[in-house]
Amino acid sequence: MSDAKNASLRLYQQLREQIQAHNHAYYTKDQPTISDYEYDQLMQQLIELEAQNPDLVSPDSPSQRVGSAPLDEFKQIRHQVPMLSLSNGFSDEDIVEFDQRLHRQLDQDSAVEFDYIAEPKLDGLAVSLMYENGRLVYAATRGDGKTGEDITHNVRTISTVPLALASSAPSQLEVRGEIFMPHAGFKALNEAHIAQGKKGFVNPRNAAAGSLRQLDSRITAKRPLAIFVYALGAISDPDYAQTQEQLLLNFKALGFPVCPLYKLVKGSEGCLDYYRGLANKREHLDYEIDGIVYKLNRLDWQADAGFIAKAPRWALAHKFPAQEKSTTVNEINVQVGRTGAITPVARLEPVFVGGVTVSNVTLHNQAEIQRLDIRVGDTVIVRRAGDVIPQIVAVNLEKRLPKSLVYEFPSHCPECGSDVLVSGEGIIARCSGGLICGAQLRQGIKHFVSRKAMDIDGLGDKIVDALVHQELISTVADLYALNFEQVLDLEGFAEKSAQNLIDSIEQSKETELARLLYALGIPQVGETTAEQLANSYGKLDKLMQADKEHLETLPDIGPVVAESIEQFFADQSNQKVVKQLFDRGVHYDDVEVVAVDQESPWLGKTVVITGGLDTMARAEAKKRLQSLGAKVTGSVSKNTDVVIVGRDAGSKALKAEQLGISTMSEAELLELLN
Ligand code: I6G
Repeated sequence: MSDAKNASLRLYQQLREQIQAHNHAYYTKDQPTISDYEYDQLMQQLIELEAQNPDLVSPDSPSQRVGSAPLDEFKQIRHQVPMLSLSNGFSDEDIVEFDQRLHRQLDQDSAVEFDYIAEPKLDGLAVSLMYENGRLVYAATRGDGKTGEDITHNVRTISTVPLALASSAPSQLEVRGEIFMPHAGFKALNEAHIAQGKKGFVNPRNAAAGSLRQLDSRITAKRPLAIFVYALGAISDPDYAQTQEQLLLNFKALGFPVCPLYKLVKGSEGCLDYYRGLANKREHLDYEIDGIVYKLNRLDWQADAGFIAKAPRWALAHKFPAQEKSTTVNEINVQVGRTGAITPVARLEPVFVGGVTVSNVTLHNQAEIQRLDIRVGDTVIVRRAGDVIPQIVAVNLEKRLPKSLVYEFPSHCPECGSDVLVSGEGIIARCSGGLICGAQLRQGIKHFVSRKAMDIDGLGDKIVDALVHQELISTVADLYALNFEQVLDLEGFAEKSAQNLIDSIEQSKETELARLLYALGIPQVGETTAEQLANSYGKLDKLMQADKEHLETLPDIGPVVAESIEQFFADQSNQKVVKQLFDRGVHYDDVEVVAVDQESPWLGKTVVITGGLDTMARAEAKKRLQSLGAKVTGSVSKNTDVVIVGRDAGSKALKAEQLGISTMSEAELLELLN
């Protein structure tokens, strides 16, 4: 090697070591040893040296953290070991029960106190980091638990993710953890975005997710992301650790950031003490957490306890209760839905609660406004729990303005001026405008084109608003009379996008009866009822002729739904729209009608199918159950009678177990069907 080359190599190694030491001081010890300017100078020197000597660059060079040219798409990565989720607990009793259940499963005396590792549950994104021979080979999202997206290019830019491990690391090591955005970084990022006229992120989790979903890692490199690791995936050394605590210590020794707040605790009491302590500290943490995770410390016991559906039996996420914050009501106005239903909405001074910024909350109905006596100018308490929509739970009367006025519900539709009809003691308010009401028309068309209805891709809300505003459509059938030139004339369309929309509309003509029925937006007819009607009548004209007495003979169709369906098809404008839809090319295959066996044990039972089936398609199982009189729905609730648990079933099987609902395997289902 020439002297010049030798000198470059020495300088290169010195620079790398210097930068790595500064990274450690800054990110891990939180004690920077040089200014940002000096750091940038060192990095610039390294990048220039690498540009002059490309053969020097290794994948774990600090320069690799600054991001690289954009990818075309995210590759898929199949997880060698599935990435699971966690079961949730909400009350003290849930935690005591979790501990007792584990004692029973492991056949241990209840007097034996189990050791648990308790740590905060970060509100971020789960990630898998795969190392082979000490080098980071990929980073992937959880995805559906089996396959995730390859986000290596973005994860490399996170300065605390080790790119290379000490030689003591097992030859294969998959470490899992959570990527998140600390509060301070989130605030600065949002301020910078808003200053540039961009929209801010609603919460740190969304900001972290948006940062990791970048094809251009140079953008991710500028985002203040952090990571804590907490679990093992695939590993070449089966004796790597005996306890969860040892696992965390090993991760730490290899240079991975581990949440410093984790603690070894004893029994369910120890878990609950830790939970209470952290609930009090939560507001002062630099990152968002939504609960505490408890894990059985002994890994051999973890293995014995095993898994239920997609969650380990040996771990539990103890979720924090709903958060509440105070804010003021700036305005109250109403929204008109597709059936004319009028819903009041409070416009709030934006408030950060339960991890999101809330500026609008539904007030549900007039009776609810009266119950809480909510007025414009009031200081109110907003609550948000988990994914539940935020709501106003109380008014702070001590802060009420002296001149505040009782809210008066509108007597006329704000959109078309028609009378508002109120019934059900203020619970139901409807615009009587019907087809003349622009809001009802727009909402009806948005529903018609939606994914579960006619599924017209590319026909978003703004386009519907524009089509109605320009009077290009006044019924859903008019969508099928639109031409290329009319779409091209709309704002924001070019030749290609206009043609794409025309193609999507064309494709939607070939549909299914259940979809079409749901798309028509018949009041009271949701997806499940639409499917039941399709299976019972087979053709639309048969259903249109059915009177309410006949409709009521179907399981789960009561007098209110039957009357609504009869009224809908008795309306001449609706009949005209249906005829036009068919005249303009909408079509479906008739559905085979199977008579329901009145003696069937499934008659009237609510059934959920979850997971994959091996002997038949889910759609077929659904059809056979329906023909035996069962109602097959998509979500598990206390009204569910049976959950059919197929292969790789997930949270629905878990929920059934938690709610004590009977479950049935595919083999048991087959036996009963036959
Ligand atoms: O989603 C999770 C958050 C935190 C986890 C987790 C965790 O430990 C602190 N641990 C495991 C094992 C899993 N999910 C599956």
